[in-house]
Amino acid sequence: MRKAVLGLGCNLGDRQENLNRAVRALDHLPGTKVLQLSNLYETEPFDVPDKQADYLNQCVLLETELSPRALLGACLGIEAAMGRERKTYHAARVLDLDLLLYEGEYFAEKELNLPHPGILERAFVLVPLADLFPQKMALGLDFSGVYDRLDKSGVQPF
Ligand code: PH2
Ligand code: MG
Ligand code: MG
Repeated sequence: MRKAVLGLGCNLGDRQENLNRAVRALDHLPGTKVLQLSNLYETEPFDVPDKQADYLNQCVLLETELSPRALLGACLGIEAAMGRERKTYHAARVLDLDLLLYEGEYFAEKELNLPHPGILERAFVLVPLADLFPQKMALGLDFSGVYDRLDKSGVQPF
């Protein structure tokens, strides 16, 4: 079993219920157990092409026997089952499940980069991540320096 961290986000529908459903679905994946949940945060849309509603974001720590690619595939399946549509870049969504970190895995491929390349730029990721890793060291990723300098004004406890 290895540990992995997912970033959850959504800004359509019943946002809290969508995230809760996603966590239950993750816990039901084969060989997978959800270990810890961050708090929920209401966040301003970041790097989006249109006017969008605020997001709810959360980070989840799990352990799994699934490979990184299998876990990514399972996440895409959960998104699709919840009605996720992919129309345009960074469009509003009912659920986004991003594989942020996977213990011991560091690689860059077309479909998957580990660690996720956006982590250190995104307050909506780092603030919930700090709930799971108060020392600011997440499965080998030290985010203490960027965390302190980060503008967190668009991220509020929900
Ligand atoms: N996800 C994005 C783009 N922008 N902004 C916020 N606040 N939260 C997100 O989850 C988010 C975003 C692309 O996946
Ligand atoms: Mg995303
Ligand atoms: Mg995504």
